[in-house]
Amino acid sequence: MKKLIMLTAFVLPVLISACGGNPKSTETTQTETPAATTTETPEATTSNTVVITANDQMKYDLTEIKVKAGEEVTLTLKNAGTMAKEAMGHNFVLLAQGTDVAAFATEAMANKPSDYIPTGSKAILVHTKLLGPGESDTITFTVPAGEYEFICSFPGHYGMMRGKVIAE
Ligand SMILES: [Cu+2]
Repeated sequence: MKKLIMLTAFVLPVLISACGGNPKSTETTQTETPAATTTETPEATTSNTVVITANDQMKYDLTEIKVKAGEEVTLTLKNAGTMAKEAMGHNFVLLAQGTDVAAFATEAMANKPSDYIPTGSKAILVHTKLLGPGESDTITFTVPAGEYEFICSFPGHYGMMRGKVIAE
């Protein structure tokens, strides 16, 4: 297709000038080829297999997770730290849209016996176990298109340990 256009572009002026046509007509023969053939890969990768790490610095290594909406996501949380679970435990709690994160975190703090998971809370879409050093846990979930906040519900962590799952 591209070749054909090029050929026309070259042949036409030759034909025109051969017929004694106005040489200025060559200016109009620079046919623009549509850039439809260039498909750029998006910078952020969308994957439904996610590995996220938490550490003793109270940080996740990911704050933005892009997934495909409506398709099952397999997410693994790893605690790469060495501090005791009682002092620096981590989990991953995915929250329903519109959740008041601060209010949820406060509620979670009061639930030490259930590892800071307010059992039955409608704000929780899915969560991992609370992990001690070197531990990991894998969960699966499926979400419709949209943005969802996630936090670590260990007391005092959500301020630093939070991010977004973006399903598209
Ligand atoms: Cu944490």
